[in-house]
Amino acid sequence: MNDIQVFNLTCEYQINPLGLDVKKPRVSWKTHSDKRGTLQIAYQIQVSQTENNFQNPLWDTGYTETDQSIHIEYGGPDLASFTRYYYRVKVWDNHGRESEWSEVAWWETALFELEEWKAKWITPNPEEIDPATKAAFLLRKEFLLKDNITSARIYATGVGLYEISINGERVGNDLLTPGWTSYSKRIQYQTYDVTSQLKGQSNAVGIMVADGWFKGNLAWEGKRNLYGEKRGVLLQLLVRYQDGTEEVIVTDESWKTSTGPILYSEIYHGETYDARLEQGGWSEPSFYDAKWKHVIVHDIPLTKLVAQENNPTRVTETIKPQSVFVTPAGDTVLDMGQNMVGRMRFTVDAKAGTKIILNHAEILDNDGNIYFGNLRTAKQKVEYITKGEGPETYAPYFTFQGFRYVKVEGYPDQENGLSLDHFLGEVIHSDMLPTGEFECSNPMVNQLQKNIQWGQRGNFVDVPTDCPQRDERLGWTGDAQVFIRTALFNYHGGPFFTKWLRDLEADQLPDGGVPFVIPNVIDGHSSAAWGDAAVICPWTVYLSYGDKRILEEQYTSMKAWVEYIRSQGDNEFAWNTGFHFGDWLALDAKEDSYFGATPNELVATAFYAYSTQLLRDTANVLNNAEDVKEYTDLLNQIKKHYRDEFITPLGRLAVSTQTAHVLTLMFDLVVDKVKERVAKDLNEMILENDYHLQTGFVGTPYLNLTLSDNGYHETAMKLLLQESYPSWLYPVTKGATTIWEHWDGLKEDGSFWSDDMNSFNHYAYGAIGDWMYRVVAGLNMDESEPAYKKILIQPEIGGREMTYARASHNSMYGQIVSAWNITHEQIRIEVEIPVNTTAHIFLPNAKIEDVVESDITLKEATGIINLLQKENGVSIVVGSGSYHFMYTNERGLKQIYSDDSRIIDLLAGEETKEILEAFVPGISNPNGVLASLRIQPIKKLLDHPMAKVNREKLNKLIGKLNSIEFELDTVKQ
Ligand code: RAM
Repeated sequence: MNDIQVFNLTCEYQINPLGLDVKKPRVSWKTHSDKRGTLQIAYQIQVSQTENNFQNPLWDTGYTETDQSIHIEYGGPDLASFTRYYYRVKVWDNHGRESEWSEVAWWETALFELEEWKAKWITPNPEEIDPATKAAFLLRKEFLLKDNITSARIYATGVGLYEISINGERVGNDLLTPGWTSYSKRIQYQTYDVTSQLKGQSNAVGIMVADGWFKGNLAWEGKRNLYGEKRGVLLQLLVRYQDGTEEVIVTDESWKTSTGPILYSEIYHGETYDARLEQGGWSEPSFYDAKWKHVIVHDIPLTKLVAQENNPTRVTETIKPQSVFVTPAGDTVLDMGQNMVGRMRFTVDAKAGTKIILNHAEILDNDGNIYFGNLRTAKQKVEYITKGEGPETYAPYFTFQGFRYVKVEGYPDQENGLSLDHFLGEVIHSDMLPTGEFECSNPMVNQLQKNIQWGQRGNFVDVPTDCPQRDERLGWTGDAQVFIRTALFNYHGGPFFTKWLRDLEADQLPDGGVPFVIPNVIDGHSSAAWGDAAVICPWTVYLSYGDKRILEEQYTSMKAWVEYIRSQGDNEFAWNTGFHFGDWLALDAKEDSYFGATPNELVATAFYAYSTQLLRDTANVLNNAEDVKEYTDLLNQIKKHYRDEFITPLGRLAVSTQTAHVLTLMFDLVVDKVKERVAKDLNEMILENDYHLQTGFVGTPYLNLTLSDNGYHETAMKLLLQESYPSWLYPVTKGATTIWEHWDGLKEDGSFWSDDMNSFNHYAYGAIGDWMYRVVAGLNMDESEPAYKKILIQPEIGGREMTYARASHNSMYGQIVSAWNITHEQIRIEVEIPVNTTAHIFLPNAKIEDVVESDITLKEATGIINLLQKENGVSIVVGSGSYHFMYTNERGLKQIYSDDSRIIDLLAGEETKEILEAFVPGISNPNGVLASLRIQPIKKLLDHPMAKVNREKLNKLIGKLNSIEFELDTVKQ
């Protein structure tokens, strides 16, 4: 085996994608090397139409000198539809090595041309079956095939949600197809490889289709039929034979249709399935369909069709219920132990006609009863009626629920206890590749990280939604924008956002305004921080994956949004008109209001500046010099206006909310002394609030970033670790397993915020994850070289209660790890850097001569490109490889416990002092005043790794500790 290998070939982000309609697909790969400091210096790509034969490749780049290893655009002859292209890659590196050819990978094209659609959209004849029926339609067709089939593909879609079967067997495992797009403009079709499901004789294909997002109830005003009145399907089956001939089976007037066991199915409300109405064998040949009804051609333009763009929605995990209990109200309830999104599968053996009802909810109320209030009108109810022929298993087809608890009714003999074995939770979301992990020494923070990831899973069901349970579940632009950077750490979201942003562009208004939700199904558009998703999201995808094409594709939309803002009101450099959500749900809002106290004009103008800046940066990436100039000038003017409007002559921010300060800092709206002042004021506001935040959707995502970036990392850490309300950990103390919409969704007294709008699965505040990855663990990038081509490893080590943190991210180039661990004596930093990237690592408070790297001195270590002693640590540039740095913790405990915040907790009394001395020697300073040590619960103190310093002495004091009353006083230093 060679010591340098190319692996993980992807095309348009995917491994072996089936059914692309991209004319110039882009390929990427990763490289493994057994040597540090490996960079690619050249590649060769070959593309062939025959699998293991590259003798006469269709496209051969030859030896191409470049370090580019991601998004290389196919440059060969035009691609044909319905064709599989095989490709392989080899690379040369800076150590003079040439890799073997990679394993062969492929992509397969779907349809490029409209004329290639031979199928017609069909729908049941409305004179024979009422299009308004809630029952799902079954559509079928029987056909004959010859022997020696070499390949068979189905290209299919539906308006409504569809599922296909061939010869009685389900096709594929994708759910909720064709996904949710702006159906009036774009409808995705899916491609399925059905070669193994067909035979050389009679075959049958069946399609089920339900209302789904297309015509079911959407949004909270009971709306339905938003995209049309009639469901429909379109299917084209292409069969190829060994002799080179082809056959095409399509949807047309010859299909037959009926209704079946699904009597009702709705995204919000659940499903009713009467198994007695199953039509056994309906998607098999020789089924008796004489009584079935006719179909007619449906008038949906084929021009709307696009091949599947994002990862399909699937079951990605199953969860067994943890327990079953009877509530005080007498309900039998399953507890899944996790607020999840998906559906329940269950098995039952009962006599025909037994009705089992499942009602799903997220939470229990104060009395321990299952709580449906926050679902508003969403029913989340699944009903199943048995056919009674032995054990039968069911899970709903065309709906999903957001729940942790399931109320079960009608299950045979349930009064005597339910067997958990008959129930299984199926977790459903867009099947994106997990790419990020964060963990640290604080278990509560680790739970927070889990909650963030679960929040993402539950709300990435084909579109990025705000909530998965109530009658909403909409693609709120603001939420997507605040969370995207965290999202892209956790999961590979390239295809997911590519698709959603195309819908954003499709639904953008002619004047550049951006609807509140995408796909747009409600009234209202263009709120600051919501509409900015048009700019922030493509930019973030570009940063994370180096995807320039998304910038090219979205550029018009991005620019239209900035120009939209510019045209509002009579001051080109401000945005002081229109409706805005502002700092949505901030705690400085007036009683019972959702709107935070930060003035709209400030939020809107700040985001205007930010979007203009990102547009300028995008123009720069796209080499559009004219726009770079245009938007640099505009940006300067907006900033100037902002300062004139909001900064006092003496350099103070005139709006005294946390969020105003956060935005001012985050978007670089002030510099130098004013910036210092704004940061200091922000820090003081937090201190005055005893380390509690007040921010809403707009300020929260950036709060800790701005504190850490401006010298107040300690405060940011305290905010993270704050357990009392309001804080990120408060919900964790209340047992949360997902992120909540409100800081006080569940109040301290156990009551709920309100029924009105109270999601317990809402990712917006999970945007803190970005800071945890980038700052706490220190896994960051130099944005001038996106996709982590130039990695920054700059962990902020320590904080009162954190002794280690570790983040990993599987980037386009490969796995990146940044981990640190601190003890009284030592600091260890572990780093993993993928081939073809470099990293700038900062070892805080280190001295070059003191650092060892994998047991040798820094100066002798390999892979190090540059080494620099700085005042506050060592700065190192390395190439790829794994590195283990270790050095003395010079500052030791004093550093960890010294407190440069203003309030010092004085622990008075000799006894206390003695205990603390035992715990932290030298903690008393020469003046006899104790340095700050916030009193922690005693147990925590003893569990603390630092406690080993003088455990023996400490142990002797344990008895005393329990009886001591700490006297707290506050002194100024
Ligand atoms: C509610 C949700 C959503 C938010 C909008 C403005 O529907 O909180 O997340 O974006 O309001």
